[in-house]
Amino acid sequence: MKAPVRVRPARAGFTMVEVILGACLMGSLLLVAGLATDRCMALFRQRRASQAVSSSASRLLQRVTSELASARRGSLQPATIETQGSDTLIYQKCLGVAGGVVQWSSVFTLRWEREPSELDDGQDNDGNGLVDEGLLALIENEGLAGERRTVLGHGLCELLPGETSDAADEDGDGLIDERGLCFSIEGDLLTVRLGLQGLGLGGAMITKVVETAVFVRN
Ligand SMILES: [Ca+2]
Ligand SMILES: [Ca+2]
Ligand SMILES: [Ca+2]
Repeated sequence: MKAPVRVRPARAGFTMVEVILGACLMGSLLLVAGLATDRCMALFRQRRASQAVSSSASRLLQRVTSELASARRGSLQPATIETQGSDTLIYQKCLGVAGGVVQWSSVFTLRWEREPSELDDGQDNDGNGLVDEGLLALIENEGLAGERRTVLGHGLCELLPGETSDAADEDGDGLIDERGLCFSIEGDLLTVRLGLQGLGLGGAMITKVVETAVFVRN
């Protein structure tokens, strides 16, 4: 008599090796996904930091140009704006006409000044990540009774990119050792350059330079 054939039951589930391999594969996939997410977040944060510096630079430049929109051409000083550029601009503004006579404002000054908490020593003395940085000051009636001083912005570069303090025009733009705020004029066209710094990911320096020109009509 023929012995009955035993049918082996179909295998159900996974072996231990398969489970371990599956777990390893899943772990690897999660690790790659996590790294990719971290990378995306890092790029996003860097871009956001860069845009923040750009926006601040543009707003500051806009503030300066609105200040100069009614500046009097004949009042502009110092003379070096005509030649090598200047980190200072002295001017008067047109206030309108009264009795057929043009009315002029008191004397204003826009100037790059070193942050009071910084020294000119190549070090970050105030620990904000920026080295030898400056601020943008707006001063009315400087040196006179009733002098009024306003700080329009912080974080200005000591010098615009491409320049070092050596009394030479290293970047070949006709201006010498231009600071993070630089005024120059050609005819009646007053050019304002502004360099602003901030910190990006891991404390990496972000520098944005913005520039515009104002037609000085008065
Ligand atoms: Ca600093
Ligand atoms: Ca310093
Ligand atoms: Ca230059």
